[in-house]
Formats: sequence, C-alpha cells, structure tokens
Amino acid sequence: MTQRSLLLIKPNAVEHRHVGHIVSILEGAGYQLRQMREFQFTPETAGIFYAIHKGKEFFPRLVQFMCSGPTVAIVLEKENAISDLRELIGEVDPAQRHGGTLRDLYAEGVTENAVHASDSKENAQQEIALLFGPQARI
Ligand code: FUP
Repeated sequence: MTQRSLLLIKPNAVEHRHVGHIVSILEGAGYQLRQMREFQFTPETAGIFYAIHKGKEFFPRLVQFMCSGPTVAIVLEKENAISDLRELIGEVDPAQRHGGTLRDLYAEGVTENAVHASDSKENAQQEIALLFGPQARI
C-alpha cells in the first residue's frame, strides 16, 4: 500500500550540510518527495511535536537541541513508506544501529541523532498536518 510518512532532517544534520546526501539516499531508495520545507522549531512547537516525551528526563535536552537551528521536513511517498523509513533511519540507541542507516551515517549522539521518521500511520498524519496542513503551527 502506498503511504506517506514524515522525515525530519534535524539541526545537526542541516548545520553539517547533509541534506543533499540524505535526499539522494531517499530518492535512491524509491521515495517520492511530495513536500519539503525548512523551518525552525520554537520551545512551544517542539513541545507539541514531542508531547509524548514531556516529563521524561531527556525532554529539556531534546527541546533545546530541536530549537538550536533550522530543521528540514519532507513528506515522502512509497509502498510501505512508514515502516521502511523507520528501518532506513535506524535506532536511537547507537549500540543498536545497523550500518548504512541514516543515523549510523549522520547521528552525533543519542539526542543529536540527525533524523526523525513517523512511527505509525496515525502519527504520520498528525505530524504532516502539524507541519504542512492549512493550520500549520510551525
Ligand atoms: P525515535 O522515534 O526513533 O526518534 O525515538 P524515540 O521516540 O525513542 O525518541 C524520540 C527522541 O527523543 C529522539 F529523537 C531522541 C530523544 N531521546 C533522547 O534525547 N534521549 C533518550 O534517552 C531517548 C530519546
């Protein structure tokens, strides 16, 4: 089934000019880029995006990092885009990352992990609406 998912290229990867390489990898893996924009999270909007992690020990660090520079958001389309993109980005935990994943290539730490991908159909719809919908708040 053709699906749409959201990829974020996070501030550390934008700062180090990895956007082009990441887009190349995505296109090579069969994704169509449907929408793309650059923006900067504020503490409020990062708090909305990562609301599920509010109250966790790492939350302030995560928000500070996400607000530290521009982010690039891309809506990607492909068969099984949601689970395939999760596989392509790799794990948060560096010890569990497979070679060749985007995080293996570009992450610089657990928080500075270069990319985000939606982890379910519901979250993909919600995240795409937040960043690209008519009521986009970010
Ligand atoms: P993922 O969905 O793969 O981005 O991973 P999680 O939902 O587990 O984590 C969301 C974000 O929280 C990650 F991008 C990084 C951050 N995080 C930390 O900064 N420290 C942690 O110990 C765990 C997660």
